[in-house]
Amino acid sequence: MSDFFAGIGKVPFEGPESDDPLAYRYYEPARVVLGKTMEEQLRIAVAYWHSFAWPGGDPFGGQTFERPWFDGGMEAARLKADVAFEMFSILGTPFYTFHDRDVAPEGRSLAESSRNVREIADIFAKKQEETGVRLLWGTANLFSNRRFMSGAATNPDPDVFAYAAAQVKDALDVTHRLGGANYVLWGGREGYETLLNTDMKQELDHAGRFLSMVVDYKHKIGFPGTILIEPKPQEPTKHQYDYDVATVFGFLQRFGLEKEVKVNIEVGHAVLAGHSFEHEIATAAALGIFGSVDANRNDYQSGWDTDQFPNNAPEMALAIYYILKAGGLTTGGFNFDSKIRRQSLDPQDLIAAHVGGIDICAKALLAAAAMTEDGGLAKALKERYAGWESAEAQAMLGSDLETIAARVDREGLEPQPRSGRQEMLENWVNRFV
Ligand code: XLS
Ligand code: NI
Ligand code: NI
Repeated sequence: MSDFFAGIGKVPFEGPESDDPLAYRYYEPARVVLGKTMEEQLRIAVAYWHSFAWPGGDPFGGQTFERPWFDGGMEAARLKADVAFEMFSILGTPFYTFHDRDVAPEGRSLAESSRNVREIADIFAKKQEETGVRLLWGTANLFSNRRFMSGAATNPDPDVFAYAAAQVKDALDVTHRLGGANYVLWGGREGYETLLNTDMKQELDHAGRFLSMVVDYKHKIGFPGTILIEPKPQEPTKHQYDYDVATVFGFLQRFGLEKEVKVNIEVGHAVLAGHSFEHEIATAAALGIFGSVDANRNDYQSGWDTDQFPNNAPEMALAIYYILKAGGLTTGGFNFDSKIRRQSLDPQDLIAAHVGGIDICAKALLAAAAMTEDGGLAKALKERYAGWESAEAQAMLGSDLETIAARVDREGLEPQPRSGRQEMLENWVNRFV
């Protein structure tokens, strides 16, 4: 046991009336909601990078957090692993996620870096065994080191492509070994700053080949998890290739990978792309590529990916409603890709942030489940499309323009507009959130 969280015990469930900032008011892991426990419905994960690796910097200032593992060696990495699993136990969260470079220091060569990661993975394997905590997904950091400044798979230098491929191979190996439920690729610098120095067609072709190789390797090693792409429209590059869910789907289809790869949808990235979170979820569900989510929120004014903890139950309820409608999570989960503000210095802040964010998800799940059970929204939707249930309407879909035109003429069709009832539906939602 480290003493980092000294004085902080396991977070209890105390119910909505509790005023203890370090107690759950809604998250009751064993409570059954729509046939599954809350824990199974939400599959909550803590993100290693924000909670344990991020130093609290912003564009105008550096580190604000003082953590005893920040000196960066392997000894520090072991301490960091201890503290991380202590926090998972305090929170009672079932999953975690990491980048290779979050968990162990980068060495003088890729071989040394990967050895460092494997050494920490040995510790993770033991701690997973002891605590029952599981790996939701692993990923490779292909964006921090300066070698990746012009991209990884889309870098103009083939040696960088090679380095990235080798790094992903190692990260996938480690994820597989730790029983990861998914493997994520976020194209951190797969995009461009200016077209003047960019051959977009070539870069997109390379990205497609790269992803195909990842999928081939997954099958070769028998990794049973899901490969996920995490869309984001910009930041760090001006134009990211994985703009949003629809863009990623088109990309996957072009390379024949739409049955192999799904998406990890992040709230803040959806907002940056000019969408709502539920829009991205519903798009992925409609296209058959919904995988997992990164739970957080952006500041709505700043135009940045601020990765704040979720704090809006009504918004989250709609998102969860569409996740439930899509059949719920399978290999995916709610990964807290969220970080505390740089003035939130204390260990308690880290715990309170997660407690609050998890409670928002739990409260939203209860609201979404009540909406689902009530069935009013589904009924209104069915009625709106009821005309399509007739045999005649269905037959039209297999018909052709000339036959349809002849029918319109014969029957003198004169469609009458009907109300979309938006305000009534919004009011209906507000009964549950
Ligand atoms: C950054 C991304 C990143 C991915 C994992 O904006 O959200 O944190 O989730 O590489
Ligand atoms: Ni993310
Ligand atoms: Ni993000």
